[in-house]
Amino acid sequence: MELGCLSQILATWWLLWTLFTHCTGTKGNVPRLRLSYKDLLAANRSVLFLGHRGFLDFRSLYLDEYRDRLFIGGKDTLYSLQLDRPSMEAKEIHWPPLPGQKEECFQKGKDWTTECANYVRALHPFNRTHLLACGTGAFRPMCTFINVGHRGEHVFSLELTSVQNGRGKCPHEPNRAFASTFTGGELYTGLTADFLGRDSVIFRSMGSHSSLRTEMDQRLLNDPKFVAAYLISDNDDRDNDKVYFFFTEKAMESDGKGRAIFSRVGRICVNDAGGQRVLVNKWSTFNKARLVCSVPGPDGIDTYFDELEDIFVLRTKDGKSPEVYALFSTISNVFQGFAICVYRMTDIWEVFNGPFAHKDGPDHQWVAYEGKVPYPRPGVCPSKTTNQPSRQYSSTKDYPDEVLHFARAHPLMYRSVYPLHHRPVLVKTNLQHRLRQIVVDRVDAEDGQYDVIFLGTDAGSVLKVLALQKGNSAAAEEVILEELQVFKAPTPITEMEISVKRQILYVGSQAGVAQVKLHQCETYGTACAECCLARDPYCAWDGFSCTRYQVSSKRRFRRQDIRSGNPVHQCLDQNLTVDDFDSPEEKVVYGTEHNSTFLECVPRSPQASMQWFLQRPHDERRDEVKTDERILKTEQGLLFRKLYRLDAGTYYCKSLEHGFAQTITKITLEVIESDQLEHIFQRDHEDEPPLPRCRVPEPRLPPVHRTWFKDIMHLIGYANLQRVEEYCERVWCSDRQRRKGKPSKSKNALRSVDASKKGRAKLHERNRMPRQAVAT
Ligand SMILES: *[C@@H]1O[C@H](CO)[C@@H](O)[C@H](O)[C@H]1NC(C)=O
Ligand SMILES: *[C@@H]1O[C@H](CO)[C@@H](O)[C@H](O)[C@H]1NC(C)=O
Ligand SMILES: *[C@@H]1O[C@H](CO)[C@@H](O)[C@H](O)[C@H]1NC(C)=O
Ligand SMILES: CC(=O)N[C@H]1CO[C@H](CO)[C@@H](O)[C@@H]1O
Repeated sequence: MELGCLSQILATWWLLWTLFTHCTGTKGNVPRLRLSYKDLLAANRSVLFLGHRGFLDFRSLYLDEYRDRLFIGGKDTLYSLQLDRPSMEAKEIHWPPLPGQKEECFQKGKDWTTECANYVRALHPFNRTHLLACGTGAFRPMCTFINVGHRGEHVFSLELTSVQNGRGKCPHEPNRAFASTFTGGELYTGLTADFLGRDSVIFRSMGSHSSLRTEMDQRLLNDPKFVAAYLISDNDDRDNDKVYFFFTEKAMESDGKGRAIFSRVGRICVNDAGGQRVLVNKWSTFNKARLVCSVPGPDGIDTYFDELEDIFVLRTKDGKSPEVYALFSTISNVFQGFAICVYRMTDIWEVFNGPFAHKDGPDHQWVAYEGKVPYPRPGVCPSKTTNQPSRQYSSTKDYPDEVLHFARAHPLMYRSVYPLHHRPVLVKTNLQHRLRQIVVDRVDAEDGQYDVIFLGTDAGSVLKVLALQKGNSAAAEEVILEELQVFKAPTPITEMEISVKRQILYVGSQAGVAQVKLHQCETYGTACAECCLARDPYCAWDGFSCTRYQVSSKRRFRRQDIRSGNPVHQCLDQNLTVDDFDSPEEKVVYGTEHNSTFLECVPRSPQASMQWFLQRPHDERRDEVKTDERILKTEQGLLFRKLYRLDAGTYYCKSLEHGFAQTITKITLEVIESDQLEHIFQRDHEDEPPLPRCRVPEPRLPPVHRTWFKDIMHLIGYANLQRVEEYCERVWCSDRQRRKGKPSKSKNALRSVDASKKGRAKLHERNRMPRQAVAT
C-alpha cells in the first residue's frame, strides 16, 4: 500500500518533469493573444448580459437555434434574448418561490439570501410553443411551462396554472452538481432528490412511460457528482436509444478502502419500463463503466486524472459515433493538474458489451464474470432482436427474474473505457486557475480538420486551445491561441454553449452571460506572418489581411499553416517584416539624469521575444541596446536603473517570433540633465514654495512660477503636453520624497521593477521544482 503510494508520487514527479523539459526553451505555454475584458468589449468581440439589475445570479441557459433565442435562468428570474439583434432587448419573467416557502426555507436553517430563493437550474424545450423550466423553489423544487411562442414571435410568459412539484426533476440546492436531459417528452435527471441531499438517483419523469429510478444501493450510485446527461443513439433503431450519464463517485472496486473517486459513464435504455416482480419502477437496464484518463509513466505506473469536471459531446456530420471530450482534474497535495481525454463511442459500447465486474464476497477480488450471463443480456434494450417468436421480450417487464437479479448484482462493467491513443490529448499542470468547462468546435482548415478547444476557467476567462496530434503515440503539441478575460471579476465559469451556425460562444458565470465571437482574425495583426504565426484554424491570410478562413471550391489565395506556423514558408512573397523601424506608435519619454526610467513595450504576442535598438541623435545607425546591470530588459519593457546623458536617443522595440520581426514601438528618450534641474529647483526655493502641481497648458500663475514653468517647458518642449504633466507630477513627488529623506525613484519605474522581480521569482520557482524532484 505505502509502496504503491510512493510510486504514484514518483510517477507524478516524472510527469511534471517531462512536461517541464518539454516546454523549456519555447514559450509554448503562453497564449498567442491575451485579451482583457476591456479589449473584448472595445472590439465588439464580446457582449455581456447581466440582467436588468446588473447581477443575474445565473444558473442555466438554453440556446434555441431554431427560434434564434437565448433563454437564461437566474435567481427568481428568467430572461429571453433575441439573438442577432444589435441591441439585446430582453424579456423578463419574475418567478419567485411559492408563498411562504422562503420563510419555511429560512426556518429550516438555510441562508435567506443565498439559498432561500428560486434558482432556475434547468431549461428544456418541451414542445413547439413551450419550455420546461425547473427551479429550486427555496428548497422545494418546482417546474413550470413557459410560453415562448412560435418562431418569429417574441412571446415570453409563465403558465402560472402549470406550476408543479419538481422533486426529482431539480435539486433543492442552488449549486449542487446535477445533470438533466429532455428527450421524447421525458425528463432524465441525475441528482440528489431530497432535502438532506442523501438520495442520489437517476430519475425519469413526465412522458408516457412510468417514472423510473435507480434503487437506493451503493453498488449503483455511491455519493455521485453528476456532470452531464445525453441521449446518444447506438444505431438507426430507436428501440436501442440510450441516455448516458457522466459522473464521478466513490469507487467500490478500488483498493483504497473506498475513498478513491472514479469517473464513470452510466447508461439506461430509453424504453426501459422496469421489472414486473423484481425492480418494479426501477431501472432494469442500468450499467456503468469507469472512464480512465491517465498519463503513462515509467515502470507502468500512471498518473490518473479521476475527477470529471465537464463533458462535451462532439457530434459528427453523419450523426454516428460521436466523440466525447472530457475534462478531468486531479488535485492532490503534490500537484494540481488537468487533462483532456477523448473517447470514441465505439470504445464505450465495446466496454458495455464486455464482461461484467464480479465479486464473490467481501474478502474476494473483483474479477471478470465468467459464468453464464442470462438472456436477454442485462443492459440490452427490448427491441426486434429480443422480441423473437421463440422468446418474446417486447418490454423489460417481460424479462425473466433471473435477468433482473443478475442486472441488480452486476451494475459495473469489468473493463474500463480508455481514451483515444490511450492518453490525454492535453495535460496542464500547476495552472494559475482551475479549469471548469469544455466546448469543442471541429474546424475545417487548409491542411485538414482541427478541434479547437475552449476551456472555461474559474477566473472568468476562456482559453482557446489547439492540441496538435503528431503521429499516433506521441504527445500532442499544445497551442494556446487566445486567452480571453470574458468577465471583469475572477468568477468561475459554470456554463458554456457553442453556436457553430453563429460562430459564437455563450459563456455563463454567476454574474451573467457573455456572447463571445469564436474568432476575430484581424486581432492577430496586419501582416501575413502574424496571421500565420497565430496558427488559428479559423483564420488565414487572404493577400491583404487576416480573415476568416472559408472552405470554398474556388482555390483562392489563402495562407495558413496550423501544423507548424512557419511564416517563412507561407509568406515568402509577402512582407515578412512589417514597416521596418516605422511603427504606428511613437512616444516621447523624459527621464532625469541619474534616476531610473522605464520604456514600456508589450508585444502583441506573449510568445514573441523582444529586441531593443537605439538610434542616437545625429546618427544614422541603429545599434542593439546592450543590457547590463544598469539597463535591464524586462517582459514589459526596458528599465534604466540609472540614466546617463548618453542614453538619449530614439529607441525601437522589436518583437521576434519564428524569424518574423516587427517594430512595436518607437520611443524618443530625452534626458534632462541634473544641473539644469537643480538650477530650476534652486530658483524655486529662493522665491517661494513651488505649486503643489504644475498644470498644463500654461496656467494663470504669478510671474515667478511662470518662469519656472517656462523653464520646464523649454527643457522638454511643448510636443506632448500630457507627458509633461505626468513628468511634472513625478518631479514634484520625488522632490517631496527626497525632502522626507526617502529614496527617489519614479513610481512607474518602481512598479516595473517589482513586476520583473516577481516574474523572475516565478521563473526560479518553476525551474527549481523539477530539479528537486530528481534529487529527492
Ligand atoms: C462595435 O459596435 C458598435 C455598435 O454596433 C459600433 O458603433 C462600434 O463601431 C463597433 N466597434 C468596433 C471596434 O467594431
Ligand atoms: C405545449 O405544452 C403546453 C403545456 O402542456 C400546452 O399548454 C400547449 O398547448 C402545448 N403546445 C403545443 C403546440 O402542443
Ligand atoms: C511590402 O512593404 C512595402 C514597403 O513597406 C509596401 O510598399 C508593399 O506594398 C508591401 N507589400 C505587401 C504585399 O504587403
Ligand atoms: C528629479 C529627481 O528625482 N532627481 C533625483 C535623481 O537622482 C539623484 C541621485 O540619484 C537625486 O539626487 C535627485 O534628486
